[in-house]
Amino acid sequence: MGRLMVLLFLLGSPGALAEICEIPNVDSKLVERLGQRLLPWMDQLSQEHLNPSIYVGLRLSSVQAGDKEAFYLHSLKLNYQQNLLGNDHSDREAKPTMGQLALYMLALRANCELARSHKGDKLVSQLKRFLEDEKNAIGHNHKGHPHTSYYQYGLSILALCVHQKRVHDRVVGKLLHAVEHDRHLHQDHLSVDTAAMAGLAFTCLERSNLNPDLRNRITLALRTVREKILKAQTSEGHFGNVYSSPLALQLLMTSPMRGVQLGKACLKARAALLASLQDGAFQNVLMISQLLPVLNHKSYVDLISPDCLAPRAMLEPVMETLSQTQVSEVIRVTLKVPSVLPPYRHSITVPAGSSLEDVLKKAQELGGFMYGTQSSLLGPYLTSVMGKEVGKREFWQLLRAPDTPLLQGIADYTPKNGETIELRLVSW
Ligand code: B12
Repeated sequence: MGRLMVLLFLLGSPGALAEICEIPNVDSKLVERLGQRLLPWMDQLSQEHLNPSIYVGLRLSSVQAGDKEAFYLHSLKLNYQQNLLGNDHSDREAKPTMGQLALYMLALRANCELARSHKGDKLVSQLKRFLEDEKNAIGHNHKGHPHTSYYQYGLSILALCVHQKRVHDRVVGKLLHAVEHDRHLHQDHLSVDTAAMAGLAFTCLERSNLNPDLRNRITLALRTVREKILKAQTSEGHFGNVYSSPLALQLLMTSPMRGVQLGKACLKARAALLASLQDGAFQNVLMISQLLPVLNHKSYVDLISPDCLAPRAMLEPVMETLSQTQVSEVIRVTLKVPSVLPPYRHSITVPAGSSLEDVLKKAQELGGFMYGTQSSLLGPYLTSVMGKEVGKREFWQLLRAPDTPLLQGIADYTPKNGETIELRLVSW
């Protein structure tokens, strides 16, 4: 007993003190401006545009959209429940994917709703079925891959967990194995986001003790992902990159860590995020929705017991001021697709400030170039180029020549004059 006391004393000594990841308050005007960017999207209620992540982000933030928010949730419910639970024989493509269903369940929880009703039970069963299929796709020997991704796998476990719904040990076991053997998460190429999502799911499972037989493995895997994320901090301060930092911080903020300089790393990440915010890096609504909770010291794990009465500042819509200035400057962007025969390479002229999507449109209008997209929660996702559709585990990667992958999609990225953009078909 005496020895144990000495050990506990040593562990608690200043050198080994547990550090917390604290994000000091940022200017409330800055948060308001971010929240305001979500408002116009909340008027878009078509299935293509409805985005449960917006609702989750707002509910965990320090700002609110009043009645608009309630109406948005109502529209989400109509849309998701009709598509998932309706008996109509509508197009299968219209059905939400596993990850979208998981986000929808997070949205319900963000409104303090529990999946206890008949409809709720059906959603839970559907999400469990999705996970079961994914588990089978990974296979007994862990050699296969989920049809979606480990990101969506983690997100779905998290969504069930915040509703206190238990998934089978074998389902959790696949995510644990992926973390324990790292390579699967690396193949997702954006490993910080995926690791952070897995970590949020593990944190929820650890707190809720839904899989007691896996307790030790969960605790260890959690430590592994947190350390991995800390190691991925760049010299500017981002964990991975600017867009993976919000989820990384959500995870790091959930609990203290011993033996690492967590506090300092988080302060550095906050400074880097603030600098990126000033540079206008956060325009995409999904990215804003992942960041808003962090600025309010919250994470998706807080949805285990959300505070639905917490006061939040009302967002005022911004009045559109019509800009009188006519953009007359034009820029030249070279678009190249080397992986098709014959290879495509053309110089395209567009007005300054155009998006990459505008460049693709112009190239298509000029002839000799073709592309196709699919809508997603992040905006248009490029799925085909020159008639070449992506195969299983392939994607059209966007790069700035010679070899820098873009950090934004075709709708958000604005090329500069003289830039060469390459579209490259790659496996992931
Ligand atoms: C998995 C993933 C991928 C997979 C998607 C395939 C699959 N079957 O899952 C792969 C590896 C192919 C991929 C590709 C890209 N990705 Co990605 N991806 C993710 C990740 C980890 C999870 C997405 C997800 O499942 N969301 C949950 C589900 C419910 O939402 P969803 O909308 O239904 O999901 C679909 C879309 O998100 C789409 N998708 C995935 N990435 C991207 C990126 C953009 C810009 C768009 C429009 C769509 C899109 O694929 C999902 C599955 O179908 C996120 C991380 C994050 N923080 O969100 C990054 C993330 C969204 N990706 C990102 C980027 C930059 C890209 C690329 C543009 C990289 C590049 N230079 O080419 C390309 C997309 C190019 C294109 N063709 O349009 C950034 C976006 C940042 C931003 N500001 O917009 C993120 C945030 C990662 C990061 N930290 O940098 N990605």
